[in-house]
Amino acid sequence: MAAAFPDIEKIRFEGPQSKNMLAFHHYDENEVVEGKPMREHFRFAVAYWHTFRGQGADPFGPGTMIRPWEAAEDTVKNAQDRAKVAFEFMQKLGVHFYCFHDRDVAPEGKTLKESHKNLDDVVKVLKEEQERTGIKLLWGTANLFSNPRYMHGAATSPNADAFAYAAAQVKKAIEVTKELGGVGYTFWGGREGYQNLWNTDIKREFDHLAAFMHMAVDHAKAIGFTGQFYFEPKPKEPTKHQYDFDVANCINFLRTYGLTDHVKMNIETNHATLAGHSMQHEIEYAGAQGFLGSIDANTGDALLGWDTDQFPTDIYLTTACMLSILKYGGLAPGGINFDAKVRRESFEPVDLFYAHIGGMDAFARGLKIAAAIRKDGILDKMLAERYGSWGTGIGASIEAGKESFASLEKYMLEKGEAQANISGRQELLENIINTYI
Ligand code: XLS
Ligand code: NI
Ligand code: NI
Repeated sequence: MAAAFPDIEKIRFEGPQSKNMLAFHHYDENEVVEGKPMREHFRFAVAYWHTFRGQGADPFGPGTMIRPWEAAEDTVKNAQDRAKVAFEFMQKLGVHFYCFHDRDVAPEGKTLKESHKNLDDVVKVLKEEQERTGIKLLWGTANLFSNPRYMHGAATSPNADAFAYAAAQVKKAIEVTKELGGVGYTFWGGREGYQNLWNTDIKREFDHLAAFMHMAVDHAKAIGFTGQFYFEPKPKEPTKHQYDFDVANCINFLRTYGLTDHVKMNIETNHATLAGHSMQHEIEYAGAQGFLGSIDANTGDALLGWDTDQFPTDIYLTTACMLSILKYGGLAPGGINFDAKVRRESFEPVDLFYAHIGGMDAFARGLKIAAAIRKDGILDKMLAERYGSWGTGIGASIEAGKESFASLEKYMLEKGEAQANISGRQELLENIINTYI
C-alpha cells in the first residue's frame, strides 16, 4: 500500500520559535514536568470515528472530506487498508493511543455473525499494526446508536430484543478490546434517554441499564479483561434527556446500582458545557469523589448549542483542565482522547494533522502553566488563607468530629458573633492566573 500522507514527515518538537506549523511548538513528549514526561501526563489518543470515519456531513449536506484511501464501497478489505492509514497517521503524529467503536473499524454485516467475523478480520490487522508501531488501544466501545434497531435506545430500549442484540455486541466489543490489550472500555449512552415521558417507564429503563452494565462487568471478569470501565456523561443529543446527564448524575446512578467499584468517568468538554457546567467543574466533581478516569478532549462553540466537537485550542481551558488533573494525581490508566473532528470546510488530509497538533500543543501549554502555578503555590496559599478558620480552634474541632449543634450553640452564645469574613479575592485570582498564561 502506498503511503496515505506521502508529503508529511514525522511531526517533531521544534519549540515556540519555529514557524513550521507541521511541528509541535510546546508538546515535547520527553519533557519532564512534575517528575513525569509529557507523554505520560497526557496519554493522547486519536478517536477513530471522527478522524478516520468522519465525512463532514451535516444536516444540510453530505460529506466533503477528501480521503484518497477510501474505496467506493465499505468492504472489509477497505477497512483493513484504512486501519493501516490510521497507524501511519498516528505514527507520524507521535500519538501512542487510539480509541474506537466496533463499527468504526469494521463494517456491520448482514447478520450479527457476519459483523463479528468482519470485526475479527479487521482486529487482526489492528493487532499487527499495534505490534509494528507500539501504539496501544486506550479504550474500545460499541456503537449502540447508529443502526435503526436502536432507535429507542439499546440497554434502555422498550424492545427486549434490542437489549439482547446490544448485549451480544458489547460482549464481542469487550472481547476484541481484550484481544488488543485495551486498557479501558467506555459506555457512552448513545440513545439511552427519552424524547417524551408519556411513553417512557423511566424506572424500568434505569434498571435495565444497570443490569446491562452489571452483565458487562461480569463478562469482563469471566474472560479476564482487567481494563478500566468508563461511563461518559452527556446531557442531551441525540435524545432530549440522556440518562448519563453529567458526572454527578452518573455517579449517583453507579452508587444506586452498586457499580462504583468497576466504573469511573470519561469526561468530555463539550458534554460538560451542554450540561451547563464547565469542564473544570466536571473534572473537579469526579476528582473529589474519586471517579476521575479519562478525558474526551474537544470544545464546543460559544455561539452554537450542540456537540460541535471542535479541537481544543483555548489555553484557559487546557490550563484549568491540567490544574485539576494534576491535583487529583493524573489520568493513567486513562488518557486524553481527542473526541473531536475537523470542520466540514477543512476537508484535506493535512487538516487532520493541524487539528491534532493544535490540540496537543494547547494541552502542553496548559500543563506547563498549571505546573508553574502549582510550583509557586499561589493558589494553595490563597486557599489556605481562605479556609484558615478550619485549621485551628473551633474549625479543627468540627472537622475532627468533636462538635455537635449543642456544643456549637454554647460556643456561639459565649462568643456572641462570628469572626469577620475575609475577601474572596476573585478578581485578584483571575488576574494572577493571567500572569501565568
Ligand atoms: C458522543 C460521544 C461518543 C463517545 C463514544 O457524543 O462523545 O463519541 O465518546 O461513544
Ligand atoms: Ni466522547
Ligand atoms: Ni461528544
